[in-house]
Amino acid sequence: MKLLEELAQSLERGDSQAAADSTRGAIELGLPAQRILDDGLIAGMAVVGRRFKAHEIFLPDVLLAAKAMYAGLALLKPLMIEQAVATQGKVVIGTVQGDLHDIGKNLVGIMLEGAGFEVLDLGTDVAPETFVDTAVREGARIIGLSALLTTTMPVMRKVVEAVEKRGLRPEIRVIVGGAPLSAAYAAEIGASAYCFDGISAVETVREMLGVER
Ligand code: B1M
Repeated sequence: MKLLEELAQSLERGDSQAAADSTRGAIELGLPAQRILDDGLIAGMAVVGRRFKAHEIFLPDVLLAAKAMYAGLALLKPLMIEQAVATQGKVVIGTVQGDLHDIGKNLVGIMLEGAGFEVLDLGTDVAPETFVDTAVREGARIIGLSALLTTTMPVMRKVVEAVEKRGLRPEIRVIVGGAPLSAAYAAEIGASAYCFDGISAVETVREMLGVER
């Protein structure tokens, strides 16, 4: 449908106004929230993610696309709640204690949200127990940790240990990402997976929750 194609393209261009206008238009036409989400916002963000991975576009473009996605989502959210659109599952994310870097974590959150997951973003400087308490309370099976400082990376191990201590493994898995991390470090601290970027976080979460797309 042309309107939803335009919505997807507005994300690719990072045009928040157009994204809001197209989303509003689709809602006024009476299209179901799930369809607007899947064929408009998610479709657009998927293209953005692929182009970012291929280095065809850069960080500012992704941030603009993210802003445009939020402009559409803000209008769609009340409808989604009303129509009880099924989410693919919940993921708790946050930047670990002592670390205030949140740009990468926010991007990962947007990608996950764009892929249909419910994201519970705890923000930055988050204590290990807060991650675990939230996952238990909300019934989330995945905790996603971000760290940008070599000094805060060890906090990730504490989250893994807190999950283990409470006997929540393997039901709750911990995935980790951030510029100073590596797959080797993730394995060393006992994390379930290392994700290089938002796309790989989406792929990992889909695989872990058995979601096909
Ligand atoms: Co800071 N900083 N910073 N900083 N900062 C770095 C990280 C640093 C490498 C710069 C440098 O020295 N070259 C360095 C760390 C060195 C080290 O640890 N060895 C550093 C430092 C030292 C500091 C301070 C200590 C500086 C000071 O005060 N003396 C201080 C620390 C504050 C704190 O956290 N307690 C500090 C502060 C800041 C600002 C506040 C100014 C700002 C952050 C603003 C914000 O986030 N709101 C800032 C910034 C912007 C940076 C750099 C320049 C850029 C980080 C960024 O946003 N990258 C950074 C240098 C760099 O990384 N090149 C630097 C873009 C972002 C999209 O990428 O976050 O890597 P990234 O996320 C990627 C992937 O890593 C991955 O996906 C994302 C998308 O592709 N990913 C995940 C991230 N989290 C993931 C989670 C996942 C999966 C994938 O699953 C759950």
